[in-house]
Amino acid sequence: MELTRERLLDAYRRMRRIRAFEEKLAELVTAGRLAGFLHLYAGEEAVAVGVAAHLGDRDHFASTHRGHGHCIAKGVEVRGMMAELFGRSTGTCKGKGGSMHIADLSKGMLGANGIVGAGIPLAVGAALTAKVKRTGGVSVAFFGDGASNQGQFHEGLNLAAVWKLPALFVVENNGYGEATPTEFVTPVRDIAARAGSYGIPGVIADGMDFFDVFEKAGEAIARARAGDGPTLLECKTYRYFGHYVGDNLAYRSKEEAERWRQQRDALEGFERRTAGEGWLESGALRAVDAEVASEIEDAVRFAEASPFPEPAALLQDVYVSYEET
Ligand SMILES: Cc1ncc(C[n+]2csc(CCOP(=O)(O)OP(=O)(O)O)c2C)c(N)n1
Ligand SMILES: [Mg+2]
Repeated sequence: MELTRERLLDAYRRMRRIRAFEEKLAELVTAGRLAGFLHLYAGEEAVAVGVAAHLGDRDHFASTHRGHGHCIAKGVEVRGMMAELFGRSTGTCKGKGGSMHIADLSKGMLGANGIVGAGIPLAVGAALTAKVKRTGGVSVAFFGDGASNQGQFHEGLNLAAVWKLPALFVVENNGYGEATPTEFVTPVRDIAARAGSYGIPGVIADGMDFFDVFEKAGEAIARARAGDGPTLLECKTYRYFGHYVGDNLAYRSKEEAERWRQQRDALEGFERRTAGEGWLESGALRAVDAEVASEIEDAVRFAEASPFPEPAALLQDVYVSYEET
């Protein structure tokens, strides 16, 4: 797919929207205006957006506990997401899901997921549906390095490989699972190497570089759409905040985090590249920054002004209602 000016601006807008959304959440929680256990995606923007840039609403994402970035990349509205986080009836899931259960099937977002690794079988199921119904859709599972040690990872890759499903497995290797360094629990340096066990390609991308993720995800998605089966794409990345907002970060050094921010930041790298190539001028990017900042402020105002769900709504929109039991 050609990266036109319009597509580049769209990618930048999605990355900036994720960054601004996450920074606003950190501020709101710290100020005591928002409660809950929030896992922020800031730092990893290039992964979700580099993949999403190839996809449309017929394609699916299955996400993780660190899911806001995947939702925004897939086009879920930030007003609804913010209201969801505030537990309001105007939220994406009417205020009953919260941070770890944001789903929007109209955008192909199967949901964030509080169970580590559980997005993988959901994405495999969606890929099987796409194959059987010949929708032409591709299904993407995002998950962490920690999740790649879960059973669902191995079962999901195996099934998708033998059935040649139109799936893409994106492992976001951010160097930690909670406070545990990846090398402490994972014997291979590159998780992509595990693809060999399932006879599928294993590819490594720089998860801080939109263009690298875009290119490698594009090849994998083209393979999947052509009926040639799944790919495991490992994106090496870093989360700027802790495991959750409030994490004391005692297990990693400030210098390490600073190094990633200063030398590898996805948004700055994107700007350097697009300016260097003469693709986008900084004025256009600053205009996006300003638009996104007011969009996020608007989302907070909208959320705080929205009502909580009525108690009667408690039994609505659940799979098995009280009356049916
Ligand atoms: C099945 C399961 N086990 C444990 C947990 C607790 N837990 C939540 S996040 C997490 C670490 C996940 O690490 P990783 O997959 O690398 O994702 P990251 O947080 O780094 O994005 C753990 C152990 C859980 N939610 N689900
Ligand atoms: Mg991790």
